[in-house]
Amino acid sequence: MTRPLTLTGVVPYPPAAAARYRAAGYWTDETLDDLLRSAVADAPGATAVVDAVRTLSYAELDDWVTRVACGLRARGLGRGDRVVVQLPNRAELVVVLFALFRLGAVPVLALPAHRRSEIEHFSRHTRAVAIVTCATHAGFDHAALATEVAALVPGLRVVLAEDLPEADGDVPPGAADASDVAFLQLSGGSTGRPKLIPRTHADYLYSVRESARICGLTDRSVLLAVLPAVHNFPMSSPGFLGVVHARGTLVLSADASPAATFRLVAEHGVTIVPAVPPLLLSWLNSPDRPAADLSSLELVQVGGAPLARTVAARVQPELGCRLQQVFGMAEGLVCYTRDDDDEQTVLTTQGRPISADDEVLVVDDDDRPVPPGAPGHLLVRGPYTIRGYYREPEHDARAFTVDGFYRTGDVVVARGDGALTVVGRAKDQINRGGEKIAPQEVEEHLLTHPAVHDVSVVAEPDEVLGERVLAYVVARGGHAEPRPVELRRHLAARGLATYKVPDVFRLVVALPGTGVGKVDRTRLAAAGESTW
Ligand code: OOB
Repeated sequence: MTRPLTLTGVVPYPPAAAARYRAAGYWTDETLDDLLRSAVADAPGATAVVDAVRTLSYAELDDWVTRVACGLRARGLGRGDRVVVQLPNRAELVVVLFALFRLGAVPVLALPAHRRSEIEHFSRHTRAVAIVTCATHAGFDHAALATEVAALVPGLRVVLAEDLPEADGDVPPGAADASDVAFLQLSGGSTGRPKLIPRTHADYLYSVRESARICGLTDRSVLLAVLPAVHNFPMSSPGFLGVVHARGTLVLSADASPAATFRLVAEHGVTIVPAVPPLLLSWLNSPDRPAADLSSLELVQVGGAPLARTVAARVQPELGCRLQQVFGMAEGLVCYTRDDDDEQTVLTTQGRPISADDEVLVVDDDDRPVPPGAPGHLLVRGPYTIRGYYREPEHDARAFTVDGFYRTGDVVVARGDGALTVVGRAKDQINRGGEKIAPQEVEEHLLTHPAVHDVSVVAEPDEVLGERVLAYVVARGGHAEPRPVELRRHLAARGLATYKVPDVFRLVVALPGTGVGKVDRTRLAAAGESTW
């Protein structure tokens, strides 16, 4: 047996809880590397991964993973090393992740949309030894970005997907222990810099196995990932890891347009596809939809942001398949509506938790349980929910209760049978079509502009995205008024991911105060008309 590796800055599960989760069979000795190895042993010839340019069987995937693992090992990468991975949806993403798991290294899962601000932070904060990225994607020069960050962060090496190091050889199983941190995933966050979430092999695989079962994955399942595959949803709910668990097929697309989606569904007989609400809307309203052959589709999963009932009701009649609502978070808890739920439940709730041992509390502002059916703050603790972020003790003190419940920041109503409906949000976060944005992070960047005196970033309702990013800006005396185009340019120059750049700027004379030095966000809308 491999000895557990302790990564500094990770809050472990309390030993008694860990023992319980093991005794219940939730946590096993399996690692994410073992997951691939057993799929290859079972179904070497089955199609594992399809992307725009290639199709790989499980045996071919595994061979490539081994070659890349050997190549990376020859470059000095090994167990516990953090490696920032920033790749769009293509086969190399899956290859690199499994190669790192095979070495017991720890991928840091960045989104293709991240820019210097985020990538530099992840690299520094995790003391990463390498970044794996691609040359260009969607018109952006990722290689240049990685090179720029490598010049700022000592010891960070750049590896390109187009030029992956490969070598002959073998990597024996057992490089990692199941209790090791498998990877660091991105949190939506609400304050300051994005937080990283340490997930262990054992806790994550439990959620993957159960998700695959709940969603009915089999070796005939074909899952289409158009959402960035490193998001928790397309990764493990049941996502591409669930596909490997079931020996099914993963279709990866970096093009999320309805036309590309419909073509891939028809071409590969896609059976299941995870989507955020705006993506679903784009399919439903696409002029290409009536002519598309979607007959293979069995299940459309929708989550990441609130789904309007009217939109939910269109899935079965217009796409000809079942809808599943998914309410989850990279920190852990995932809820699903089930196969045998009645229509009302599927249309109006976000389902119930994966595990009988997910401890769900719905509480008031003083952490006292609310009566059943009343809205309250959702707190959760369980076999696949973290006990702390990576190297964020101060933030943990606010984000977790003393007995280890995660404060989700979501306001929910719980039904007697455990089904949850998300009715609001108490955290300072913007949910822009499923992408999470911390207003404070955007505010801090805007405040560095010389013509900005003060700023407040808030969510504004948007018909398609659900919410968009709105920045109230107070100009600084003695400076020319900052114009939106200039502020956008400033944020881009600071390397902020584009999805966080405010959609709308409003110039106001002052921000309403709460009297304790804080901005009163509830009175912002009345702060005065924009002068732009
Ligand atoms: C998923 O994960 P994250 O980490 O990007 O975001 C989590 C947050 C939740 O706390 C909640 O505020 C919101 O996203 N959310 C939903 C929702 N699903 C997530 N709000 C309303 N309705 C839903 N169905 O977004 C995620 C992770 C795993 C599976 C699915 C989504």
